[in-house]
Amino acid sequence: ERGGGGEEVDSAAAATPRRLSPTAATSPTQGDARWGDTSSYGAKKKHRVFCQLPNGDWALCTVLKTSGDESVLKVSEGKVLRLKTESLQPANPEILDGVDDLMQLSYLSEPSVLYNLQYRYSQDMIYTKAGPVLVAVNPFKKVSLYGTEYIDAYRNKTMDSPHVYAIADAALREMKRDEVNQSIIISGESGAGKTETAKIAMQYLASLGGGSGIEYEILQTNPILEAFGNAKTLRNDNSSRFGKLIEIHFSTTGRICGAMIQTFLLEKSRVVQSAVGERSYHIFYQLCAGAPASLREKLNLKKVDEFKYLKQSCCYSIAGVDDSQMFRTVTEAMNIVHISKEDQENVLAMVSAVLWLGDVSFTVIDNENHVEIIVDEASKTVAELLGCSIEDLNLALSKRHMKVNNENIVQKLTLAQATDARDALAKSVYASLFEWLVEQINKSLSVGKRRTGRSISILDIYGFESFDKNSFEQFCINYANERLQQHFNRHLFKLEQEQEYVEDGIDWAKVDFEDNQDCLNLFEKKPLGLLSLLDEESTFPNATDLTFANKLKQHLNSNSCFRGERGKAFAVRHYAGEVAYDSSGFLEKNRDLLHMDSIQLLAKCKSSLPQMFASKMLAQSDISISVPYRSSAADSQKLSVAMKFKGQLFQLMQRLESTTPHFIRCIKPNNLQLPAIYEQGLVLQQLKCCGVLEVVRISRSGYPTRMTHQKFARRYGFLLLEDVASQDPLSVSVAILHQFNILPEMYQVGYTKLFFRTGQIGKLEDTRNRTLHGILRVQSCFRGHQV
Ligand code: AD9
Ligand code: MG
Repeated sequence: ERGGGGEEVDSAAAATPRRLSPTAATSPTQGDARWGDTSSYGAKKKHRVFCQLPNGDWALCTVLKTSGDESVLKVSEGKVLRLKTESLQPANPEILDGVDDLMQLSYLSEPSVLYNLQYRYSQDMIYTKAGPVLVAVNPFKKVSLYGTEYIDAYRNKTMDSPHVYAIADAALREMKRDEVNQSIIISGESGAGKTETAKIAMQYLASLGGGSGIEYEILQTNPILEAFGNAKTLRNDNSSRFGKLIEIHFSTTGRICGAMIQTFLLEKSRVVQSAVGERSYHIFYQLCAGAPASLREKLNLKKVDEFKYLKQSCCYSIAGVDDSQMFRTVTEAMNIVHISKEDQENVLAMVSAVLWLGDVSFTVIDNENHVEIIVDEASKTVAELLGCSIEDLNLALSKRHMKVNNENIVQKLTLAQATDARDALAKSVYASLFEWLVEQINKSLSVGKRRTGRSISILDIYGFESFDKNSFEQFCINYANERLQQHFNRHLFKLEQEQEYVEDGIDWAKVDFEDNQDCLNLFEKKPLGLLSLLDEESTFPNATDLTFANKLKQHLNSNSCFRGERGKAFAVRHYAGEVAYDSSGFLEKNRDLLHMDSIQLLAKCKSSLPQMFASKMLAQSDISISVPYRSSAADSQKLSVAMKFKGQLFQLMQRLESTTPHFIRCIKPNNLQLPAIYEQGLVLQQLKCCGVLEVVRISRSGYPTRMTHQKFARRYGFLLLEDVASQDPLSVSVAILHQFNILPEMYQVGYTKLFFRTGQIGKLEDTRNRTLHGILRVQSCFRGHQV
């Protein structure tokens, strides 16, 4: 009587079936008298298992009866299912419900991990350890887990449940103890909570390392960078459109004495174009809504829905956000990081200039579709704000100077070309402005930088992205994630230590993990890797996205991480899954050309910022400002976007290599940005992408902590109740292990070292610290009184 579909008994709760193995369910058992009133089974000893519902979710249920190869399960009150016994997954005993480290689970199946996180999430316990990694599930609401009381509790170690504070605390302690720089690496997909998590970590560090006042300045960089680098997207109302590393410097006494911020790959295209329902950068809306009357007049501001660049996405406000209030917050933050009033006004003038550029329009002057700019309020305002003449602006946007066969020629631009030139100018003015702001902030924060001190770096960088349509941005982002994943793997899975096990005579089953070196090679190999081929093609004037895609197929088709697709498409097999890229726009985005005419325009401007932007661009493109007009071939001497990004990434990895890393994986439980909704499928896919399941599996099977017999005996010997002064280190070590009831499966004794499972040494360390500080005795007296 087996049906193919499999339906839930409780049809009211039925969801559309998504993923269900044909053998997993039986026909409906609704109203089936054979099973009677399910509540009567409650009294029996519960045998808990996970079963997969027709919608693909796993549910915890109790086995009511097993007959043949089928089991009857109680899913919830009044809801019974009959399934193939082999499709069930064992569940952990109740006592393990909601454990704060996934390592403690006896069964480590996908459903038990999902269930454990969900169990905790439903009680606002959004943080869970996965061995050495902290998993943070976005609550999408205020949770009372932060603030002075909590900070003090983690500082004093009266609280030890998983938390960002605990991670930040460990980083601080290890920095001081080992005299090694630390890093907190936060990843996760858009809207998962990376930026909030980074801020929470900064808060803790500022609170513990504060005192000089600089910590307050450091915190105030957040509203500034968010105003200029964050935007509302369909995935996140406050989405960071750039990657960020903040290195916080500590003096030898452990006080914060400065900081340095590095940003990666700002999404420039958003300045001139954003999808329906999304917004451009917050600052545009904040300025229009919050500028006081005098500034309004000076910058000739209009309402947001009157600017073309902002109008196209039909989205002007964010629920629960007051842009004009935010404008005041950002202004105040700029004051605090010592950006002068004059500079602030210059910055905002650039913001307005970019908006007005979008309104600059052209008129066709001949029958070849050549254009000139229209002299109107838009062009006049742009010229005024940049400090140039309308003629200069017109020249830059409607003509192009080129050198052909050693002869200077002037090419008139068509409407489409002129519009592109205008948008390119807007994008690069904005990107330069962002870069300039970061520089100013760094100048202000570098006051107390001392060489002797140590640092903690916090990395908030876009996670792996795979959308329906993936472009150059995703290509770069996913490449970066591939590198970061390797760093994660290498650190946590420490393959090289296999050697150590063998040498020390340890019994160890090798655990394989997915190494992503092949995929990295696909990107980085010279001359036949994705990046090299992209660069090569970007230098050919006649190349198109299609010739690029064909070139990839020609050279890379035999690579197992690459798959050529039809037309301009190709796919890469990333560690987190295969992503299909559409190469449309790759070459242009990679070249990121601002024509010399536009750079010259900025150089000629009377305002200080455009001049500075121009000199920087000229320095980067390696062309001196005195040479009037070079051919467009000269423009392309500039480092391509992909190469610059690769350089930044290598530098970043180098910096991270020299630190002790702490990993935080942020998880987005639903796409609606709403509290209390936990979509299993979505969570599972993220757990897989960021290697959480893998890390738990591998951590459990290895012995990542190791210490020589001597060191172990020296460090913990004094905790022994009996006198062992005369004994050898190995005997002392064994005595310690026994006294503290370290379970045999949690350690191994090697010839020279002791090997421990993750987390074991932590308990001993705590006891040691407490004993050293005499807290242990005080606490036990105190408890005695309470009893
Ligand atoms: V993106 O890649 O920059 O698009 P993030 O940075 O991962 O993304 P973000 O930190 O901006 O996500 O978090 C998204 C939203 O989730 C925030 O605006 C908050 O509304 C919400 N959030 C995240 N973490 C917390 C938290 N710990 N407590 C409360 C949170 N709300
Ligand atoms: Mg962010």
